[in-house]
Amino acid sequence: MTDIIKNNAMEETLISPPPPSAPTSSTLPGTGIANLPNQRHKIVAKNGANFTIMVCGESGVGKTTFVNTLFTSTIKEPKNLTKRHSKAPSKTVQIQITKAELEEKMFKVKLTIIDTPGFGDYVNNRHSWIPIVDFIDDQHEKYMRQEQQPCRKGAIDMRVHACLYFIKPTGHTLTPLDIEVMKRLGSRVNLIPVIAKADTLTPINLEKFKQNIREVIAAQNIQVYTCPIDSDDETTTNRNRTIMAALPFAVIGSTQDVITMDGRKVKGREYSWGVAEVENDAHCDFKKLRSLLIRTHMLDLITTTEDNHYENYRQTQMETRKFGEARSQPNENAKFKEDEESLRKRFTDQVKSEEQRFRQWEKQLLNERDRLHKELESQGERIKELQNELESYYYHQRDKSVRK
Ligand SMILES: Nc1nc2c(ncn2[C@@H]2O[C@H](COP(=O)(O)OP(=O)(O)OP(=O)(O)O)[C@@H](O)[C@H]2O)c(=O)[nH]1
Ligand SMILES: [Mg+2]
Repeated sequence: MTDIIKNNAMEETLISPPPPSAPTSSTLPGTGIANLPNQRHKIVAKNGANFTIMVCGESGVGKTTFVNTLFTSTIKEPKNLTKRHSKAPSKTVQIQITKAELEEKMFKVKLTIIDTPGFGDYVNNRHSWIPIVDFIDDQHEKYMRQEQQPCRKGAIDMRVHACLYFIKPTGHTLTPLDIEVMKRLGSRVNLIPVIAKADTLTPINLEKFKQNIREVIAAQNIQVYTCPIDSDDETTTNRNRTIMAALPFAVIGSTQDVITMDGRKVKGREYSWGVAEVENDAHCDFKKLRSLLIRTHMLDLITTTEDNHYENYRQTQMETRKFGEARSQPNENAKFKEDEESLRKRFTDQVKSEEQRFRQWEKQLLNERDRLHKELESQGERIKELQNELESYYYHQRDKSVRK
């Protein structure tokens, strides 16, 4: 489903305002290279930007609800939101791409959000990450192929700039499946871990859960997105520090307007004891996450994707295959390799158990042979005894008849 949402009246949600205008080249003393930022601003403002966010994680953790919340809270007075956001989210069964065009102060951003089906519904979920990882690789591959064409104008760019991984709010720690998926995602995209349904954990449990997750991320060497902290002004440095300290971001998703105890109309989830508010920093980190994505670090996410993740992909592909050659499917290979491995294991296990059965049977046979041998021996002895008895009886009878 593709909705195009255009919003001209956005508040300050997007992109920082233009830099203070530098003097024009004609009024500049010197060569005029100080005018470069101005020229750059004009180019960026004219071209706009493409920004793609992806959400993934287990089934039912609230990915679709989050996407809808992000849209309804980011885009004011949307013209065309009824289609997607009015109905309650149902189970996502295929990758859904939603596009919106955001515009503020003549600056345009083409925002794409990719909602993925949740995994974890099957008894064996080991390979449920493959379609997601394949999708990310495919976007890099498509872009690389377009770059190799003689004409590169109008190239479609759907490379994922930020991948939000939703963690189930268990209160314990990351599951082995989380670790496996996060490892694979972290090496391909800017991975941002998110704790889903923060309203289901108490503040103390949430903090402990965050700490456990941070420890596992460090211990398992999972690559997650970290924004540059230090900046020229102190306020920005402090803001960056606060954002990073909140990682993994705990979010609450809801598109419903509810009335709080003190009479405010907010987006949130209503409970008998009160309201869990989406945009309240004391309740969750939704605002911090939205700010990171849309307001403060969009450009950093785009450039790190270009310079690190896409570059890595391009380099690996160029080193391992010839120009124009089709890409091998390493993820599929991984699946086949594991299938082969499990088949081999099953085969050896079966051979081992047959061998054991055979050995036991052999042992039983040997025991039986020994038993029969012994019986034969004792029977032989018995025969001998009987023969002796018979002989002595015979001699006795003969002696008797001779005497007569
Ligand atoms: N308590 C609470 N419930 C939530 C939150 N976000 C979503 N839900 C509920 O969780 C249920 C599943 O939400 P979805 O958004 O469909 O979950 P999903 O991750 O997209 O699920 P799949 O599409 O199956 O992968 C819905 O009933 C939502 O109302 C939240 O922040 N807190
Ligand atoms: Mg969904």
